[in-house]
Amino acid sequence: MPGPSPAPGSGSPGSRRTPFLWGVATSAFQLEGSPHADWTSWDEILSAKPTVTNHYELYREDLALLRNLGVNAYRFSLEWSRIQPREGVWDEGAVAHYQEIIDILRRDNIEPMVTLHHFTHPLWFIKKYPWHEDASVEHFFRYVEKILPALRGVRYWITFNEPYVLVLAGYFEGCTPPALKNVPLGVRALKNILTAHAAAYDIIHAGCPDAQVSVAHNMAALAPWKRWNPLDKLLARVAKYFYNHSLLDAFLAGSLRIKFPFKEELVIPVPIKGKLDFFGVNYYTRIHMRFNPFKKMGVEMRHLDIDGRGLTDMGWEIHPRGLEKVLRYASALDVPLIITENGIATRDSQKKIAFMKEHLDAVERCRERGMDIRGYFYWSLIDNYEWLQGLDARFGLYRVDFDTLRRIPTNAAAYYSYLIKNRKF
Ligand code: IFM
Repeated sequence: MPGPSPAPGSGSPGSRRTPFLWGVATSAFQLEGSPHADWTSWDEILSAKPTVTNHYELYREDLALLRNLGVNAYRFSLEWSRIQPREGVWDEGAVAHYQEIIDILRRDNIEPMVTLHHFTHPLWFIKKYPWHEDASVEHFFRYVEKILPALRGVRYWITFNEPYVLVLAGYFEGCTPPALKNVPLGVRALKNILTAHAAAYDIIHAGCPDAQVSVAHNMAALAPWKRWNPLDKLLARVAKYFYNHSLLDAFLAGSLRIKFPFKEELVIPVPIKGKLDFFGVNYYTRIHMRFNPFKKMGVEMRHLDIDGRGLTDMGWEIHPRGLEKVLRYASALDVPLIITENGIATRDSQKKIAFMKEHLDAVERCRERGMDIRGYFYWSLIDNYEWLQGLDARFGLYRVDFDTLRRIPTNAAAYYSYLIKNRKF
């Protein structure tokens, strides 16, 4: 099978000599939508249809923004539902489109990091083979098998973006497809998703032995609402283990340990031991856990503005120290770490600048302590569709005027360029 070709002019991807990856991250659906995605057509739960930035047509213009910023890396995703709109039907035009993006990035000396799965699915897949069905793994496998030999020039791969968020939203909250509030099915779905990661890892490495493959794991600082309350403390401890650590342990031990308070621990074998070349960390915020018997499973989650930095437009606490914590947890894996997402929803550029600065200060402190951190990707390049909040969450370094679709640089874009040039990592 023809494999991804190496990047021109750089050392081996895992080597210390690889320059620090200064990037921005996006996902296909959030920028370009898709007529064939579950998120577009799942009428049962999603009333508001996403409006997006028309990136599928304007991609050349958007890739030019990367050059303006001066980043040397770009994380983006493939929209599976465009590539395989119906079961057994492949759209070669969609594959060629993504290849053109990769070629432009390579021409501009920007390292592509490609996410194979970023929350959305073809509608046929989620209706017939949702993740709790074992057949899901084989269908994902076929998609990866199709895409791998077709795309040239990619070394960094993310198989799944935020597998835990995918499962919690789809099977616990039930607010995204397949909209099942069913915890046991969610556990099966998680097992299948991790099995699919392992399959994708093997396919990628068969074609390109020095590929760098990971998931992007959403990690959060988790604390008790009231430090003196033993139930809040227990909940925070359980949440911290499940949300942050259980995936790390599964990569180390090859089994997933799931423990609900007052229930027996589940130990589920998953074939992912060691199937990781670096580890992608998505970090945004701290969450306070409160035991509340009137909430589902007694869990209430809140954001408190404890440090006085204010909350983001999505009501999230700004807590840069949390990034240090989660990087410390992730360093137990003993592979290089890359911050695959970190960003803030705000219309206030000064707040965005302070957020970036303080989080990069945290990265610097971690590197000084010897942690092997190889990259930072700001979320996101341009404003885009935020899953449950729509277009109000302004994460972009470039503001998008959704009436005209104009991209307008914010001061945070200039600041990020300045950091890239001047901050020596
Ligand atoms: O927009 C999302 C992204 O798709 C996954 N990580 C978190 C971001 C902000 O909510």
